[in-house]
Amino acid sequence: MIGNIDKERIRRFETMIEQANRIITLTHVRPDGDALGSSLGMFHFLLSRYNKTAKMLLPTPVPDSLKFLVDESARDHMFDYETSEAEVRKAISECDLAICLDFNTLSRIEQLGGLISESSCSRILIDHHEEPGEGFDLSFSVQKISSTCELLFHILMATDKISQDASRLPHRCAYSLMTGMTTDTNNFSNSTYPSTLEMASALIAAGVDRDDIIDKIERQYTENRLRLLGHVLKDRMTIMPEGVSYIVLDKKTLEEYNIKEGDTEGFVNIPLSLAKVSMSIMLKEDKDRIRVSVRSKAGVSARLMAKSWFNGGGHEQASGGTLHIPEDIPSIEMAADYIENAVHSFFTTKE
Ligand SMILES: [Mn+2]
Repeated sequence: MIGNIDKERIRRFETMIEQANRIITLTHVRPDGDALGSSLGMFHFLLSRYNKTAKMLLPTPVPDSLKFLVDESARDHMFDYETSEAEVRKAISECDLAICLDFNTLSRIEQLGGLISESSCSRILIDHHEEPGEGFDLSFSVQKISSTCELLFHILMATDKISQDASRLPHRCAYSLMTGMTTDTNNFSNSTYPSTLEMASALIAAGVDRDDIIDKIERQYTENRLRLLGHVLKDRMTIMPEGVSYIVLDKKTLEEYNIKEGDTEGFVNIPLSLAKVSMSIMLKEDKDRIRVSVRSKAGVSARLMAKSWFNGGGHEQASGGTLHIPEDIPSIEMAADYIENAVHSFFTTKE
Protein backbone atom coordinates (compact mmCIF):
# COMPACT_ATOMS: atom_id res chain seq x y z
CA MET A 1 0.00 0.00 0.00
CA ILE A 2 1.28 3.47 -0.88
CA GLY A 3 1.00 6.04 1.92
CA ASN A 4 -2.58 6.38 3.07
CA ILE A 5 -4.29 4.84 0.05
CA ASP A 6 -6.43 2.30 1.86
CA LYS A 7 -9.59 0.54 0.70
CA GLU A 8 -11.92 2.64 2.77
CA ARG A 9 -10.54 5.91 1.44
CA ILE A 10 -10.72 4.64 -2.12
CA ARG A 11 -14.41 3.79 -1.53
CA ARG A 12 -14.96 7.35 -0.31
CA PHE A 13 -13.14 8.70 -3.35
CA GLU A 14 -15.41 6.68 -5.64
CA THR A 15 -18.55 7.65 -3.76
CA MET A 16 -17.69 11.34 -3.85
CA ILE A 17 -17.18 11.15 -7.61
CA GLU A 18 -20.40 9.18 -8.13
CA GLN A 19 -22.42 11.70 -6.13
CA ALA A 20 -20.94 14.78 -7.78
CA ASN A 21 -22.51 16.41 -10.79
CA ARG A 22 -20.23 19.36 -11.36
CA ILE A 23 -16.60 18.52 -10.73
CA ILE A 24 -13.62 20.83 -11.02
CA THR A 25 -9.91 20.14 -10.74
CA LEU A 26 -7.58 22.78 -9.32
CA THR A 27 -3.83 23.02 -9.55
CA HIS A 28 -1.06 25.45 -8.74
CA VAL A 29 0.07 28.70 -10.30
CA ARG A 30 2.41 28.42 -13.34
CA PRO A 31 1.46 24.77 -13.80
CA ASP A 32 4.28 22.33 -14.52
CA GLY A 33 4.15 18.85 -16.03
CA ASP A 34 2.98 17.28 -12.78
CA ALA A 35 0.24 19.87 -12.21
CA LEU A 36 -1.12 19.57 -15.74
CA GLY A 37 -0.51 15.83 -16.01
CA SER A 38 -2.52 15.16 -12.86
CA SER A 39 -5.32 17.56 -13.89
CA LEU A 40 -5.61 15.94 -17.31
CA GLY A 41 -5.20 12.44 -15.88
CA MET A 42 -8.16 13.09 -13.59
CA PHE A 43 -10.16 14.72 -16.39
CA HIS A 44 -9.75 11.78 -18.79
CA PHE A 45 -10.47 9.23 -16.07
CA LEU A 46 -13.71 10.99 -15.11
CA LEU A 47 -14.74 11.40 -18.74
CA SER A 48 -14.07 7.84 -19.87
CA ARG A 49 -14.97 5.89 -16.76
CA TYR A 50 -17.76 8.01 -15.27
CA ASN A 51 -18.92 9.93 -18.29
CA LYS A 52 -18.46 13.13 -16.27
CA THR A 53 -16.91 16.22 -17.79
CA ALA A 54 -14.80 18.00 -15.21
CA LYS A 55 -13.61 21.56 -15.63
CA MET A 56 -9.87 21.94 -15.17
CA LEU A 57 -9.08 25.28 -13.55
CA LEU A 58 -5.68 26.96 -13.42
CA PRO A 59 -4.55 30.22 -11.78
CA THR A 60 -2.28 30.99 -14.78
CA PRO A 61 -2.13 29.73 -18.39
CA VAL A 62 -0.60 26.52 -19.73
CA PRO A 63 2.97 27.27 -20.92
CA ASP A 64 3.57 26.65 -24.64
CA SER A 65 6.01 23.86 -23.81
CA LEU A 66 3.21 21.79 -22.20
CA LYS A 67 0.40 22.44 -24.66
CA PHE A 68 1.01 19.02 -26.24
CA LEU A 69 -0.63 17.50 -23.16
CA VAL A 70 -3.96 19.20 -23.81
CA ASP A 71 -5.60 17.22 -26.57
CA GLU A 72 -8.73 18.13 -28.50
CA SER A 73 -11.15 16.49 -26.07
CA ALA A 74 -9.71 18.43 -23.11
CA ARG A 75 -9.15 21.83 -24.70
CA ASP A 76 -12.62 23.27 -24.19
CA HIS A 77 -12.70 22.21 -20.54
CA MET A 78 -9.56 23.92 -19.29
CA PHE A 79 -9.73 27.52 -18.04
CA ASP A 80 -7.13 29.78 -16.50
CA TYR A 81 -7.96 32.75 -14.31
CA GLU A 82 -5.75 35.15 -16.23
CA THR A 83 -7.50 34.72 -19.57
CA SER A 84 -10.94 33.40 -18.53
CA GLU A 85 -11.74 34.89 -15.14
CA ALA A 86 -15.52 34.78 -15.66
CA GLU A 87 -15.55 31.08 -16.58
CA VAL A 88 -13.33 30.22 -13.63
CA ARG A 89 -15.55 32.14 -11.20
CA LYS A 90 -18.66 30.50 -12.62
CA ALA A 91 -17.19 26.99 -12.49
CA ILE A 92 -16.17 27.43 -8.85
CA SER A 93 -19.51 28.89 -7.80
CA GLU A 94 -21.40 26.02 -9.45
CA CYS A 95 -19.20 23.06 -8.55
CA ASP A 96 -20.09 20.43 -5.98
CA LEU A 97 -16.71 18.68 -5.91
CA ALA A 98 -13.23 20.17 -6.18
CA ILE A 99 -10.25 17.88 -6.68
CA CYS A 100 -7.08 19.70 -5.63
CA LEU A 101 -3.93 18.43 -7.29
CA ASP A 102 -0.22 19.07 -6.66
CA PHE A 103 -0.45 21.85 -4.05
CA ASN A 104 -0.78 21.87 -0.28
CA THR A 105 -2.14 25.30 0.60
CA LEU A 106 -4.72 27.54 -1.00
CA SER A 107 -2.17 30.35 -1.39
CA ARG A 108 -0.55 28.29 -4.17
CA ILE A 109 -3.64 28.82 -6.33
CA GLU A 110 -3.73 32.61 -5.86
CA GLN A 111 -7.20 34.17 -6.37
CA LEU A 112 -8.78 30.75 -6.80
CA GLY A 113 -7.99 30.06 -3.14
CA GLY A 114 -10.33 32.80 -1.93
CA LEU A 115 -13.09 31.70 -4.30
CA ILE A 116 -12.86 28.08 -3.26
CA SER A 117 -12.84 28.85 0.45
CA GLU A 118 -16.17 30.67 0.01
CA SER A 119 -17.68 27.73 -1.87
CA SER A 120 -19.58 24.94 -0.15
CA CYS A 121 -18.32 22.16 -2.44
CA SER A 122 -16.67 18.98 -1.18
CA ARG A 123 -12.90 18.89 -1.49
CA ILE A 124 -10.39 16.17 -2.19
CA LEU A 125 -6.64 16.75 -1.89
CA ILE A 126 -4.15 14.65 -3.85
CA ASP A 127 -0.63 15.93 -3.27
CA HIS A 128 2.98 15.07 -2.45
CA HIS A 129 4.21 18.25 -0.72
CA GLU A 130 5.13 18.49 2.96
CA GLU A 131 2.64 19.95 5.43
CA PRO A 132 -0.68 19.21 3.70
CA GLY A 133 -3.35 21.85 4.33
CA GLU A 134 -6.48 21.41 6.43
CA GLY A 135 -10.07 21.66 5.34
CA PHE A 136 -10.33 18.74 2.91
CA ASP A 137 -13.09 16.14 3.12
CA LEU A 138 -10.71 13.52 1.80
CA SER A 139 -6.96 13.91 1.67
CA PHE A 140 -4.36 11.76 -0.02
CA SER A 141 -1.03 13.24 0.95
CA VAL A 142 2.13 11.20 0.47
CA GLN A 143 5.69 12.55 0.50
CA LYS A 144 7.73 9.45 -0.25
CA ILE A 145 6.57 9.38 -3.82
CA SER A 146 7.80 10.94 -7.05
CA SER A 147 4.89 13.15 -7.97
CA THR A 148 1.20 13.87 -7.75
CA CYS A 149 0.81 12.00 -11.04
CA GLU A 150 2.26 8.90 -9.44
CA LEU A 151 0.01 9.26 -6.40
CA LEU A 152 -3.03 9.69 -8.64
CA PHE A 153 -1.95 6.65 -10.67
CA HIS A 154 -1.93 4.43 -7.55
CA ILE A 155 -5.29 5.84 -6.43
CA LEU A 156 -6.92 5.20 -9.80
CA MET A 157 -5.38 1.71 -9.97
CA ALA A 158 -7.06 0.91 -6.63
CA THR A 159 -10.53 1.89 -7.85
CA ASP A 160 -13.12 -0.67 -8.93
CA LYS A 161 -13.14 0.70 -12.46
CA ILE A 162 -9.43 -0.02 -12.98
CA SER A 163 -8.84 -2.91 -10.50
CA GLN A 164 -5.04 -2.78 -10.75
CA ASP A 165 -5.12 -3.27 -14.52
CA ALA A 166 -3.32 -0.29 -16.09
CA SER A 167 -4.67 -1.18 -19.54
CA ARG A 168 -8.09 -0.05 -18.26
CA LEU A 169 -6.84 3.48 -17.74
CA PRO A 170 -7.99 5.74 -20.58
CA HIS A 171 -5.05 6.21 -22.91
CA ARG A 172 -4.80 10.01 -22.52
CA CYS A 173 -5.00 9.58 -18.74
CA ALA A 174 -2.09 7.13 -18.76
CA TYR A 175 -0.07 9.37 -21.10
CA SER A 176 -0.64 12.46 -18.93
CA LEU A 177 0.28 10.68 -15.70
CA MET A 178 3.46 9.29 -17.23
CA THR A 179 4.42 12.78 -18.43
CA GLY A 180 3.99 14.43 -15.02
CA MET A 181 5.92 11.71 -13.26
CA THR A 182 8.71 12.02 -15.83
CA THR A 183 9.01 15.80 -15.44
CA ASP A 184 8.86 15.75 -11.62
CA THR A 185 11.63 13.13 -11.47
CA ASN A 186 13.63 14.88 -14.21
CA ASN A 187 13.36 11.68 -16.18
CA PHE A 188 14.16 9.40 -13.21
CA SER A 189 17.10 11.38 -11.87
CA ASN A 190 15.47 12.29 -8.52
CA SER A 191 12.69 11.14 -6.17
CA THR A 192 12.37 7.80 -7.90
CA TYR A 193 10.96 5.04 -5.67
CA PRO A 194 10.20 1.37 -6.32
CA SER A 195 6.56 2.43 -6.71
CA THR A 196 7.63 4.95 -9.37
CA LEU A 197 9.25 2.25 -11.47
CA GLU A 198 6.25 -0.02 -10.97
CA MET A 199 4.10 2.75 -12.37
CA ALA A 200 6.42 3.27 -15.33
CA SER A 201 6.51 -0.44 -16.03
CA ALA A 202 2.72 -0.82 -15.88
CA LEU A 203 2.14 2.20 -18.11
CA ILE A 204 4.67 1.16 -20.74
CA ALA A 205 3.10 -2.31 -20.77
CA ALA A 206 -0.27 -0.59 -21.22
CA GLY A 207 1.02 1.11 -24.34
CA VAL A 208 2.18 4.57 -23.24
CA ASP A 209 4.74 5.86 -25.72
CA ARG A 210 7.58 7.03 -23.49
CA ASP A 211 9.80 7.99 -26.42
CA ASP A 212 7.13 10.38 -27.59
CA ILE A 213 6.93 11.95 -24.12
CA ILE A 214 10.71 12.44 -23.95
CA ASP A 215 10.64 14.01 -27.40
CA LYS A 216 7.87 16.41 -26.35
CA ILE A 217 9.43 17.47 -23.05
CA GLU A 218 13.12 17.57 -23.91
CA ARG A 219 13.52 18.09 -27.63
CA GLN A 220 11.13 20.83 -28.64
CA TYR A 221 12.76 23.95 -27.25
CA THR A 222 13.42 27.17 -29.15
CA GLU A 223 16.84 28.24 -30.35
CA ASN A 224 16.59 31.34 -28.13
CA ARG A 225 16.39 29.18 -25.05
CA LEU A 226 19.63 27.39 -25.87
CA ARG A 227 21.36 30.70 -26.75
CA LEU A 228 20.25 32.17 -23.42
CA LEU A 229 21.47 29.07 -21.60
CA GLY A 230 24.88 29.49 -23.22
CA HIS A 231 25.00 33.12 -22.13
CA VAL A 232 23.86 32.28 -18.60
CA LEU A 233 26.44 29.53 -18.08
CA LYS A 234 29.25 31.64 -19.49
CA ASP A 235 28.53 35.05 -17.96
CA ARG A 236 25.72 34.89 -15.41
CA MET A 237 26.52 31.99 -13.12
CA THR A 238 28.32 32.79 -9.86
CA ILE A 239 29.79 30.04 -7.73
CA MET A 240 30.31 30.85 -4.07
CA PRO A 241 32.93 29.22 -1.79
CA GLU A 242 30.04 27.68 0.20
CA GLY A 243 29.32 25.45 -2.80
CA VAL A 244 26.28 27.44 -3.84
CA SER A 245 25.78 28.68 -7.36
CA TYR A 246 23.36 31.39 -8.33
CA ILE A 247 21.95 32.89 -11.51
CA VAL A 248 20.01 36.15 -11.73
CA LEU A 249 17.87 36.69 -14.82
CA ASP A 250 16.57 40.22 -15.16
CA LYS A 251 13.65 41.28 -17.34
CA LYS A 252 15.91 43.02 -19.82
CA THR A 253 17.85 39.85 -20.59
CA LEU A 254 14.69 37.75 -20.83
CA GLU A 255 13.26 40.21 -23.33
CA GLU A 256 16.48 40.38 -25.29
CA TYR A 257 16.30 36.62 -25.88
CA ASN A 258 12.52 36.67 -26.31
CA ILE A 259 12.05 34.15 -23.50
CA LYS A 260 8.54 32.78 -22.85
CA GLU A 261 7.07 31.14 -19.76
CA GLY A 262 8.54 27.67 -19.43
CA ASP A 263 11.63 28.41 -21.56
CA THR A 264 13.99 28.58 -18.58
CA GLU A 265 12.66 25.30 -17.18
CA GLY A 266 15.56 23.14 -16.03
CA PHE A 267 18.22 25.88 -15.99
CA VAL A 268 18.45 25.75 -12.21
CA ASN A 269 19.37 22.07 -12.23
CA ILE A 270 22.43 22.46 -14.44
CA PRO A 271 24.93 23.93 -11.91
CA LEU A 272 24.34 20.86 -9.71
CA SER A 273 26.29 18.87 -12.29
CA LEU A 274 29.44 20.41 -10.76
CA ALA A 275 31.13 18.36 -8.03
CA LYS A 276 31.71 21.47 -5.91
CA VAL A 277 28.13 22.75 -6.07
CA SER A 278 25.61 21.40 -3.57
CA MET A 279 22.91 24.05 -3.96
CA SER A 280 21.73 26.03 -6.96
CA ILE A 281 19.62 29.18 -6.78
CA MET A 282 18.03 30.95 -9.70
CA LEU A 283 16.22 34.29 -9.59
CA LYS A 284 14.00 35.43 -12.40
CA GLU A 285 12.48 38.88 -12.56
CA ASP A 286 8.75 38.91 -13.31
CA LYS A 287 6.56 42.04 -13.16
CA ASP A 288 6.70 43.35 -9.57
CA ARG A 289 8.42 40.35 -8.12
CA ILE A 290 11.30 37.95 -8.44
CA ARG A 291 10.63 34.25 -8.72
CA VAL A 292 13.12 32.03 -6.99
CA SER A 293 14.03 28.39 -7.62
CA VAL A 294 16.28 26.44 -5.28
CA ARG A 295 17.69 22.99 -5.92
CA SER A 296 20.10 20.99 -3.80
CA LYS A 297 21.92 17.72 -3.45
CA ALA A 298 21.04 15.31 -0.64
CA GLY A 299 22.16 16.58 2.77
CA VAL A 300 21.56 20.26 1.94
CA SER A 301 18.02 21.56 2.29
CA ALA A 302 16.65 23.60 -0.61
CA ARG A 303 13.37 23.68 1.29
CA LEU A 304 14.87 25.37 4.36
CA MET A 305 16.72 27.89 2.22
CA ALA A 306 13.53 28.76 0.32
CA LYS A 307 11.57 28.97 3.54
CA SER A 308 14.09 31.09 5.49
CA TRP A 309 15.12 33.53 2.76
CA PHE A 310 12.72 33.45 -0.16
CA ASN A 311 9.18 33.33 1.30
CA GLY A 312 8.71 29.84 -0.06
CA GLY A 313 9.07 26.12 0.47
CA GLY A 314 8.41 22.88 -1.35
CA HIS A 315 10.40 19.68 -1.40
CA GLU A 316 13.65 18.94 0.44
CA GLN A 317 15.73 19.07 -2.76
CA ALA A 318 13.49 21.22 -4.98
CA SER A 319 11.82 24.36 -3.71
CA GLY A 320 10.70 27.75 -4.82
CA GLY A 321 9.78 31.15 -3.49
CA THR A 322 9.27 34.81 -4.24
CA LEU A 323 11.03 38.08 -3.47
CA HIS A 324 8.85 41.16 -3.65
CA ILE A 325 10.08 44.50 -4.91
CA PRO A 326 10.45 46.71 -2.92
CA GLU A 327 9.36 44.89 0.27
CA ASP A 328 12.16 42.32 0.24
CA ILE A 329 14.74 43.97 -2.00
CA PRO A 330 14.69 47.43 -3.62
CA SER A 331 15.44 46.19 -7.14
CA ILE A 332 16.76 43.27 -9.18
CA GLU A 333 20.21 44.93 -9.12
CA MET A 334 20.39 44.10 -5.42
CA ALA A 335 19.61 40.42 -5.96
CA ALA A 336 23.22 39.20 -5.96
CA ASP A 337 23.93 40.95 -2.63
CA TYR A 338 20.77 39.51 -1.15
CA ILE A 339 21.70 35.97 -2.18
CA GLU A 340 25.31 36.29 -0.97
CA ASN A 341 24.05 37.45 2.42
CA ALA A 342 21.41 34.72 2.57
CA VAL A 343 23.95 32.01 1.74
CA HIS A 344 26.50 33.26 4.29
CA SER A 345 23.85 33.32 7.02
CA PHE A 346 22.33 30.01 6.00
CA PHE A 347 25.61 28.13 6.14
CA THR A 348 26.91 29.78 9.33
CA THR A 349 23.76 29.49 11.46
CA LYS A 350 23.30 25.87 10.43
CA GLU A 351 26.47 24.67 12.15
MN1 LIG B 1 4.59 17.86 -8.22
